[in-house]
Amino acid sequence: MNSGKFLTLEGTEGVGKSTNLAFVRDWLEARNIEVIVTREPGGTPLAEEVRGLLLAKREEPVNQTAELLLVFAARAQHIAQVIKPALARGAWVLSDRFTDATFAYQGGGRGLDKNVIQQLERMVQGDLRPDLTLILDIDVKLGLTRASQRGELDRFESEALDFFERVRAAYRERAVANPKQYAMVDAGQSLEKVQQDIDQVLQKLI
Ligand code: Z5A
Repeated sequence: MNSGKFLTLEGTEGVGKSTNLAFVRDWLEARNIEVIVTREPGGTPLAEEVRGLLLAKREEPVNQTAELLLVFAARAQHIAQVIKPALARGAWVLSDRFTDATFAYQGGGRGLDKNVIQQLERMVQGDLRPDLTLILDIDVKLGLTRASQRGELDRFESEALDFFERVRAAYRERAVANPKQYAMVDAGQSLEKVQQDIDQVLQKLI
């Protein structure tokens, strides 16, 4: 029986996902919860190869439908190899991004049809949805400033400001539409305050 919980962390560039993923993992482990930390695109050897294909900057323009299908191909593998087996044995799964990123980046950012994304979501995931999605929300310019301190930009990070504004708007729209699944945290605050807010959200979940 599926008794584990599925948590995902989302947000635009430089929002602090990596930093806060470790905080959530430690928070759960301190309560003796077995947690599998993973990420998308990626999470298995095959899906990590697809991640490399998706993030690489290349001369050839990447067709948006090809990008969408690659994202879901990696996800299908990730679900089958990592997420479902972990949940089935009662572990919690904490993923750095999942399908909300597809609605935000491919739907909001690229402007692809959300109905098509929903169809792929049903095909690849069946009824698998996160129990909780933490959306770290930040002013896009502030996030990009933080992210730029990390060095060379990948294919997504090289997009223009308005792309990330659309991505952010899509995340916010999803959070507002379904407050049961989503918790939005103001990631523009100090790290201490961000983590206090995350702590509050996790207390409610437990
Ligand atoms: N993508 C997609 O298009 N479709 C999909 O379906 C999926 C993904 C699943 C890779 O994601 C790309 O894949 C992504 C979308 C696309 N686009 N991009 N880019 P990724 O998650 O691997 O890449 P990322 O968004 O760049 O995340 P990241 O590398 O994990 O960084 P981050 O989570 O945004 O932030 P961070 O590294 O934790 O923090 C950034 C800096 O800010 C760092 O120096 C921190 O110390 C600092 N920081 C963090 N929090 C604070 C606070 N509160 N105050 C001050 N400073 C802070």
